[in-house]
Amino acid sequence: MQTKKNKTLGEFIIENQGSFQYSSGELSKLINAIRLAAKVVNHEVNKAGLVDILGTAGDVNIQGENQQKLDVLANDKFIQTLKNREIVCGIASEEEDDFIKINSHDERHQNKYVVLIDPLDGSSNIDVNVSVGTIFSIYRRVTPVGTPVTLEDFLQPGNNQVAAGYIVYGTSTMLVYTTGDGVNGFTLNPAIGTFYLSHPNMQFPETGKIYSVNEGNYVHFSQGVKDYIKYCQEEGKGRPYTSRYIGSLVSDFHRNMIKGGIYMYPKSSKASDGKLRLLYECNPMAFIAEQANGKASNGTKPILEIIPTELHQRVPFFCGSKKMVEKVETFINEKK
Ligand code: AHM
Ligand code: MG
Repeated sequence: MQTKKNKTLGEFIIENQGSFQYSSGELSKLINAIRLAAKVVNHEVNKAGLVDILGTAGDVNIQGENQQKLDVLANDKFIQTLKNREIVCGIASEEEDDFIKINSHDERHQNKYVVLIDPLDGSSNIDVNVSVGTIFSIYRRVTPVGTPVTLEDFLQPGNNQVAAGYIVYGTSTMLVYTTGDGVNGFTLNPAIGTFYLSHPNMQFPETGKIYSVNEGNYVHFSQGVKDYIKYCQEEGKGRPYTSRYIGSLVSDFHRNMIKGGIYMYPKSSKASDGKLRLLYECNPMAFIAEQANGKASNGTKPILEIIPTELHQRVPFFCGSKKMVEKVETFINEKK
């Protein structure tokens, strides 16, 4: 692991503010707000195992408040923090049916960014003490400032993202993000609640030896994907690959970025567009991947070029080391 001398996330944000082309300090404030919410959610995630002692979801706690499920709680914390700081004009969340407008009807309100968020991804892993994550994606609104945000502000292709990142609540908690100028990772020192730059300029290895896919769905995959999985398992130059699947996109992606690998959630005969959401999961991870010399595809075209039509749209997802994504695309195209 590369380390630079004790640089905190706060210092890094200030130092790099000038390199961002539309810099007015607003994006920096926004990333600072996400940093704060991440610490709050991290604290809650770490207490998850104590739920039976402190009370389960639906119970009333000592302050007379309802205990919330962790994914609902994470959603509330991120939305509250962004609302309180009044730094975005709209939020869309995987946990909400519709997008949220924030004072954007008020012409004094000049904020220009919208945030899309998956507050707690991989939530089926919470109850079993396996790592989960938060994913965020930031765009400039396309409608005029001082008018209410519209669906159009959220349905932008991933190529328009100005920033994206994730937090992985793992053996340590990390915040990894890009503003379109490379990818940097910060590790939380829980003793003092500060993120430190621990992984500067993260890069996917050109190719790797790990494939991550839910093989329980194998019989439902297309022939091209089945052939690629068979290829991963065959003897060959550098093969067989090894299979690693946590079932938390953020964690699987994070490991593959460090070690080299591919994450796949293909379409199947059970789910014609796969499972993952274009706006909350695939676009931000694709932006990070491309900024880290990786690649992200729906099997036939780059994720970042897809024009979204709905907030909760799903899309097949192949993401990771460039050569591996290109290889699976070849298999898919041969069997089209
Ligand atoms: P979620 O947003 O409901 O948590 O679903 C997304 C997660 C990903 O993190 C993970 O890679 C995938 O779903 C696992 O799905 P499956 O259990 O079908 O393999
Ligand atoms: Mg999710």
